[in-house]
Amino acid sequence: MTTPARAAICRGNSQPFSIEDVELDALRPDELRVRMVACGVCHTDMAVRDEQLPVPHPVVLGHEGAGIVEEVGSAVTVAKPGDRVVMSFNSCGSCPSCDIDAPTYCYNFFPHNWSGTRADGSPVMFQNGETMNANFFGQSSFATHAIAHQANTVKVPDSAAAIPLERIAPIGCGLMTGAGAVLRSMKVRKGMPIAIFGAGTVGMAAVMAAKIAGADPIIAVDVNDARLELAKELGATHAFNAKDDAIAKIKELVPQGLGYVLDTTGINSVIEGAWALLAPKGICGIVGASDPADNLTFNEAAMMGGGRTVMGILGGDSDVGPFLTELLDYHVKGQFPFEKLIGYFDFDQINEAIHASEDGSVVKPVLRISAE
Ligand code: CXF
Ligand code: ZN
Repeated sequence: MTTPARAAICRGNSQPFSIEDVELDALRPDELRVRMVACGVCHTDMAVRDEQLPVPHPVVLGHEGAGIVEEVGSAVTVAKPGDRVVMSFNSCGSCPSCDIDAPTYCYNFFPHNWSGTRADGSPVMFQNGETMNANFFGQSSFATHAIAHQANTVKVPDSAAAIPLERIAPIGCGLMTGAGAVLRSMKVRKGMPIAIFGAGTVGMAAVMAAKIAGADPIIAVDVNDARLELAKELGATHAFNAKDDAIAKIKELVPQGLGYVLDTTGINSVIEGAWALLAPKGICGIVGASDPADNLTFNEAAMMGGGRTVMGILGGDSDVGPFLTELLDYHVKGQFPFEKLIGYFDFDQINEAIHASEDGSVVKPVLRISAE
């Protein structure tokens, strides 16, 4: 039996999202149906809208959902009806990456997240009896209800019972990516200097995580002075405007070089400039989405001779359940105050929320979909 829902349909480049009636498929054993309370808006949603990623259209996007479980399949153990949950990306659970708890690098990432259907090709959503592309990141949370999976659903721990779901929603993507890049991928050491390029959701999460790790100094670089001010509030010890010779200022501040640089911009010249700031054994983490045609140039002798690393990072090497629970714990303790990034919009203002993300006026727009 199908379940009726309302979902924001994306029909491609430059067309506004439109909220329409759809039906969700009956649950498979490893699936949950979640009533959505809120969903964050991420740049990846826009990249798919603009056909920069190979997700079929029309499609229901949204991959930072949080809500209440309505029904679970027979094999679900992660949550039960009535539980508060947050969703992240999906993975197969049985490939060489999933075997080592590195599901962001799942060998079967595409069919589980971007194919528009379940990994076996069956549809999770219909409109007027026709298949609607959905199951985006194993959720499609720009909707009143979504089908999620055992692998991408996390029960909100009781210790976070007082934190509203509309705040928790975005934790499963950009926040996890920035924080994970620092804490899990690069494993930033206490007392070591770090520079973070780009002060969006990912960069701001990295700043907060660098403070948790005890990095020093923590240098934020961006072109937007308001964002740099916010980065300082969140833990940056220094903030430099990229238009104002930030590289020279970093060299002056840390002449021996940086232990870590993290690029969230995906801009070649920024990455190459950041790389050149590394001290021996330094790590240059790359998390920014770039033009697929781009190639980077690094000096081989500097890389080998200094034991320097260039590290590609996806999703902050998150293992989903344990890491999101750890981040919520930091939030409860006031060490991960990501609420300062959020601006709220009603579900039917989804196009305004996307606009606010694109014009930079809101770091992390979150849609309010239903009352908790
Ligand atoms: C994702 C990419 C795959 C792992 C989790 C985060 N980014 C989404 O915007
Ligand atoms: Zn995202």
